[in-house]
Amino acid sequence: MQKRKALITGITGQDGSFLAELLLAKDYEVYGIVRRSSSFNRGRIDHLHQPSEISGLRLIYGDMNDSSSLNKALRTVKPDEIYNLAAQSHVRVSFDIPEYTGEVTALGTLRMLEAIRESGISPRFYQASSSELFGNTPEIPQHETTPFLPRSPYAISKLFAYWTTVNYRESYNMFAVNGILFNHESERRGENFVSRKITRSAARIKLGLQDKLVLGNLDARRDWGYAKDYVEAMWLMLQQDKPDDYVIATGESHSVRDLLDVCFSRIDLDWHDYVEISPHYFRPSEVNHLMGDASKALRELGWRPTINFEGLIHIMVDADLADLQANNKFQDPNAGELEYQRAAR
Ligand code: NAP
Ligand code: F7E
Repeated sequence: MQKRKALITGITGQDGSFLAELLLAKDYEVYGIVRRSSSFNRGRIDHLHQPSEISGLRLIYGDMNDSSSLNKALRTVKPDEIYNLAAQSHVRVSFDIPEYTGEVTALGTLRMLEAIRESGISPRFYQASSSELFGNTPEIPQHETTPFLPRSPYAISKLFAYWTTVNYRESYNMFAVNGILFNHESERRGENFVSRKITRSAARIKLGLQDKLVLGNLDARRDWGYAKDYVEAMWLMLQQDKPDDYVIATGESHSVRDLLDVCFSRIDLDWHDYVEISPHYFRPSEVNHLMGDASKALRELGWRPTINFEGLIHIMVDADLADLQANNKFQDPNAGELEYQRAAR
C-alpha cells in the first residue's frame, strides 16, 4: 500500500518537529518546507533527517512569502495532508515587525490555500490558529464560539488566516480546519517565550551561569499545555469525516508568577532572589487571561491532555539542566551572559 504523504510548513519549529516525529511513527512520508537562513535552523529535526538512511523525511526549500515555492512543493509532493505551522509566531516581536508578521502569518496562509486551489489536488489542510484570537474577551473559559478580540499584529494576522481557512472551506468545499491551540510548550520551545526563558534561566542560575532574570508582566495568565499532546490533536482533526474547528487546551490557567514558583521550587531556589522587572518586556497591549474549554475536542476527537502544568514545567527545567550539564556549559560562569540576556524577549 502507498504511504500517506504529509507536507509540514514550519517543520523546523517546536510543533513542526513533534508533528514530524508523530507522522513518521505513523508511517507517513513526511515533507517539510524549510527556509534558507544564514545560520542553520534544523536543530530540532536533525535527529529525524538522516539523508544516508531511509528516514521518511524530506526537506524542500521554500518560504511562505514565495508563492512559486509553495506551488512547486505541491506539484512535486502531491500531499494528502498539509499542516500549515509556519508563522512569525512571537507576539511581542509582532509589534516591532507588524508588516512582516502580516506577510508570513496572514498572507502566507492565503498563498498556501491558493496554491492548493490551483494545484488540482485535494489535500486536507490544517491551519495553526491560536488562542491569541480571543484577546481580552470577557468570556472565560474560551471555546469555539467565543467572539474574537485580537490585540496584536500577530493575533490580527492569525485572525485573517483563520477566516481565510473558513472561507476556503465554505467557498471551495476544501477539507480545511482551524486548530485553536492555547499556549503549548516543551523542552524544544523557543528561548524567548516566557516558559522557556524562565526554565532556561533558572537552570543557568542554578549552575552559576547567570545571576538574574529580567521579565515583564508576571500577572498574565495562560493555559499552558505540553506540545507533544497538542500535535496529536492536529493529526486527529484531519482524520475526521468532516472538517471543523476545535479549541485545544488544558482547561486550567496559571500566572507567570505561578510558573516561576513551580520552576524555582523544582531546583530549590527562591525566584524572588533573582527576578527583576523591566518595562522592556511589557507589551503595548497585553492579553490578560486565557483559559480554554476543549470539551468539543474531547467529545468529537477523543483528545485530552496527558501532562499538567506542574509536570510540563518540571519536564522543561529538568531538560534544560541536563542539556547545560551535558554540554559542560556550566564550567564558564560568564559565558554568553550579556548576549543571552539581550536576545531574550
Ligand atoms: P515556532 O517554533 O516559532 O516555529 C515557527 C516555524 O515557522 C519555524 O519552523 C519557522 O522557520 C517557520 N517560518 C517562519 N517564517 C517562515 C517563512 N517566511 N517561511 C517558511 N517558514 C517560516 O512556532 P511553534 O510554537 O512551533 O508554533 C507552530 C504554529 O502554531 C505557529 O504558526 C504558531 O503561530 C502557532 N501557534 C503556536 C502556539 C504555541 O503555544 N506554541 C499556540 C497557538 C498557535 P525557522 O526555523 O526558519 O525560523
Ligand atoms: O508570553 C508574559 C507576556 O511570549 C506569555 C505564542 O506561542 O502563545 C504564545 O504567545 C505571557 C505574556 O507567549 C515576559 O507578557 C512576562 O502575557 O510566552 P509568551 P504568548 O504571547 O502567550 C500563543 C497561544 C501563540 O499563538 C503565540 O504564537 O508572558 N511575559 N515576561 C513575558 N513574555 C515573554 N516572551 N518574555 C518575558 O520576559
